Amino acid sequence: MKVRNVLLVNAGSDEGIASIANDGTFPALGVVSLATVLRRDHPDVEVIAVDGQITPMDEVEKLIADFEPDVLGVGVLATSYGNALRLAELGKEAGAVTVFGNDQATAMAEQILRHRAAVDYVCAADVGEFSLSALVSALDGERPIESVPELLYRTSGGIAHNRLPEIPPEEIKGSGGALRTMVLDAIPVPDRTLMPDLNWSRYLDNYLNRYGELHAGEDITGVTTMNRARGCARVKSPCHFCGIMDLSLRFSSPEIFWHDVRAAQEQMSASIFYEAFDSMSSSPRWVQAVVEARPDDIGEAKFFVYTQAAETTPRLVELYRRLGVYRVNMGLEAGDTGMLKVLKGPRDSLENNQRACRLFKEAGMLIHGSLVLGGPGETSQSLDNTVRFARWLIDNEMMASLEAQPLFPDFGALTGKWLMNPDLARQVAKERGFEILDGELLDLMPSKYGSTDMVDFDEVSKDWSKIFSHAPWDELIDATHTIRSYADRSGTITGSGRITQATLGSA
Ligand code: B12
Ligand code: SF4
Repeated sequence: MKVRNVLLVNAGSDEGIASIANDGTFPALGVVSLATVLRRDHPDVEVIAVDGQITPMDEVEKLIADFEPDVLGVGVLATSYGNALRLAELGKEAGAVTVFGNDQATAMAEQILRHRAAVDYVCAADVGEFSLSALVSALDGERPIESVPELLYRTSGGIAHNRLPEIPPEEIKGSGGALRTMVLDAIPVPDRTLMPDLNWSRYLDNYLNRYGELHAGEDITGVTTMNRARGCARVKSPCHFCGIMDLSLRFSSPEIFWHDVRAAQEQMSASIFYEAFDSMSSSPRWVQAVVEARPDDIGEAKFFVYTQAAETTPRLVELYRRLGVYRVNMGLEAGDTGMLKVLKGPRDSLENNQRACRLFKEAGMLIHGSLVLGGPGETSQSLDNTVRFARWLIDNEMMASLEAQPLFPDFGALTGKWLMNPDLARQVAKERGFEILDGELLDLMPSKYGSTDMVDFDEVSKDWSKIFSHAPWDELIDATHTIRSYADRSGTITGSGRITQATLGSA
């Protein structure tokens, strides 16, 4: 076949999923970046990228019917799997080759291909641009399918997985040394015009409706996501609930960082930038290099960045100020030192959380925080400490937004790995001093969740809490409500991830 047109859709959350504080306010950049590389490598191919999170499903369905894509690529998260499958089926009806990508597709690739005939391929790459472009070349008959990096597909001999470097070595400029760390320069600056204007204006409207009050007197003209660094210093010993696929530290050069900013300013008047670097505090050296390379004529650009309490120092806060950071995303996780040490590691404590929050408050930077309830060994007492910490944060007017939710053991995270491997769970429990409270249920987990592609995440979280948390599920939900209603009453934006509204109840 010769591929003429490609439709890329970030699937929107399935019906009934609770909303996080930032849902719909920042763009799904993945599909835009994929579209950019496709346009560069295949200039004759028409490409459209849309975000189903802010585009009603019937509009996306109509687009598939009208555009009749030769290839339909869908970005799939845990909470959008139902919609993603519906899109794949419609794509098939319209004659498209279908390919899934993004975190959930990667984590569940084999199960998806085993159960869903409507899905032809799954791309398991963290950096998916080169894989998708290679897939289009393969469909055009220009290269063997076996050469497409990180692609999974059915063959007569079972499911194949092409374990090849996701960024082809020839795309990486320079050789070895410091230049290797600039590996993300291989990803071109996204052409944000490949996403419809209506998507961009919806993000801006949603952002201003939710966060406009933070910007009294400012002219907010556009919001965008950008991603010029990935990874986290905890790569070898990640937080137990962290489901990010690849935590190795990778960067773009400071020059490309600012090219990206300038392009977004020019293309859609961006003035707010959500840099999705998983942990900006992990590399103050890179932040300093970016600050030093800031072009004099770049104008005002405000950044929202991920930071860790344990890595937050006065020097880092000063670098953030010089960069233009106005808000930080800090996974505070708990207000109990014991739980923080279990969930994150020895450097984390309530004191450290409070210290970091004070530093940001003094610097006039607001915080987006989230709290994870029901970690291993959680008790009513530790839960109370977390609720008290939430009140402290709000009373001290530190928060732009505060989320709370029961722990979801992402299957890519350590917590999910323990759930799916009872022997490992028992070994870790012994080493780290927490109890397995329901061994029989634990032993059922691999057969209950191991082969299905349809994971009921409310059920998984409940099972997790029965096995690992002394505080029962109802108490976790009560604590979620207490935190969220306290936030609501004080005008702090709140939300909960990875849970349905029905299970959460009205918070
Ligand atoms: C920015 C961000 C957001 C933004 C933007 C939304 C979005 N969809 O991108 C906001 C704040 C709105 C958001 C919302 C949510 N998010 Co969010 N978010 C992120 C974050 C921090 C960065 C994503 C990003 O922009 N990366 C940069 C771009 C360039 O890369 P990318 O999106 O990963 O895409 C690349 C690859 O995944 C792949 N790829 C992606 N799609 C496709 C499709 C095809 C066809 C192919 C071939 C490849 C491919 O190639 C892309 C280019 O390299 C990630 C954490 C992380 N580090 O990934 C979490 C993350 C993706 N979010 C997550 C979650 C849970 C959510 C919510 C579901 C929360 C909720 N309501 O419960 C919603 C989902 C809304 C939705 N359906 O889009 C989880 C997903 C876990 C999972 N297994 O599903 C993550 C991984 C964080 C985490 N560890 O918990 N999020
Ligand atoms: S949750 Fe954040 S701090 Fe923890 S390992 Fe993941 S990226 Fe790093």
